[in-house]
Amino acid sequence: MKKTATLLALPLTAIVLLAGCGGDDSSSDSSSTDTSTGTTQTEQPSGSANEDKAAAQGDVLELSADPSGALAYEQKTLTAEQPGKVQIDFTNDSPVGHDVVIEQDGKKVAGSSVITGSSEVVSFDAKADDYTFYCSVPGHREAGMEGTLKVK
Ligand SMILES: [Cu+2]
Repeated sequence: MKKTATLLALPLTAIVLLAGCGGDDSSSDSSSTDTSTGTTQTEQPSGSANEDKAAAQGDVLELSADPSGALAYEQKTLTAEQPGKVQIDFTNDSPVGHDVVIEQDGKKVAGSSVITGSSEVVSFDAKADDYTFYCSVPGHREAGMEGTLKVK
């Protein structure tokens, strides 16, 4: 908890300092032996920036399996408004195991694990096309667990 607060509190000055002294590698060896301050902070700035971008352009679609345990999804059609990153929040609240596989022209492009009583996020890079989604647990697709994912 304390660590998180400290890291969040580190302002841009930390980045500026790191960037400013990045050139002289030779002088940094002697001070690193006894102190505990040498934590790695360099990964943070790029990580948060990338997350913001992904959230801004991606479509997030909800897909859920029938919570009573029937071999069915609650949605037959999913629609993404634009190509690019598409995220599917797949939820299975029933005790029967299900997954979701995304296919394009008969080829699998993405898929989740088989889950029960939980949810999983599946994302992939979509083109403007009609994809098929289905459950790969034996017998489930045949029983009706399939649908269409339209990407506009
Ligand atoms: Cu299933």
